[in-house]
Amino acid sequence: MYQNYLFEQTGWISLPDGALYWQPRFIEEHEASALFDVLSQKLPWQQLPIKMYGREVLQPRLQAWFGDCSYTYSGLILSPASLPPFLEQLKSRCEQVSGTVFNSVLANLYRNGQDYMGWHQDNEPELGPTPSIASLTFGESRRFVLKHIHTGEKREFELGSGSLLIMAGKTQSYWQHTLPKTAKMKGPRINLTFRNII
Ligand SMILES: O=C(O)CCC(=O)C(=O)O
Ligand SMILES: [Mn+2]
Repeated sequence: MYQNYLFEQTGWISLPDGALYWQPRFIEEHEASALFDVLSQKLPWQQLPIKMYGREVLQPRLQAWFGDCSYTYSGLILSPASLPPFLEQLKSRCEQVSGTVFNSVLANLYRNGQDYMGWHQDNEPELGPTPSIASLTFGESRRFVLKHIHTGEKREFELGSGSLLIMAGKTQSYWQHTLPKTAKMKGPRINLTFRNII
């Protein structure tokens, strides 16, 4: 079974061994576009290396990290850095919807359709067993796919500017996710993922 969520539904979506919240128009268009400009100019974007098959390669995207604690992500140690004030308001808006608190944010900048994020689970021990991760999109829309690790069942979203997708419950234990490359002409997309590091 393959289900697409484009722009129709808002609210909690139950899925086997997990839960998602989807609000395609969480931030209205003008505000999202203004936030894209602020984020692209103000965040300290870096292209960080990761180890792949024993070799150091640059990640196919830029990133910035803010949080009280350091965070080990894909073998990278991201050092603590305090949350910029202009992210505090977005953080509390995401907290209200998710009903959880966040103390950190990983920001991703996909420069074009060739930038991507491979299949992974955000299941680092410091996120706890049932983390809520709130993901906001600004700029270009991109396809986002989830796949159940045992059944192979998939869910697919077109993450447009201003959309909010929350992965909650056991989602990170049972579902992998990816933001695939695309051959389509794509401008830049910024993604903020709010997390709570224990
Ligand atoms: O860009 C996205 O929507 C996904 C980002 C993601 O999965 C992550 O930062 O762990
Ligand atoms: Mn992720």
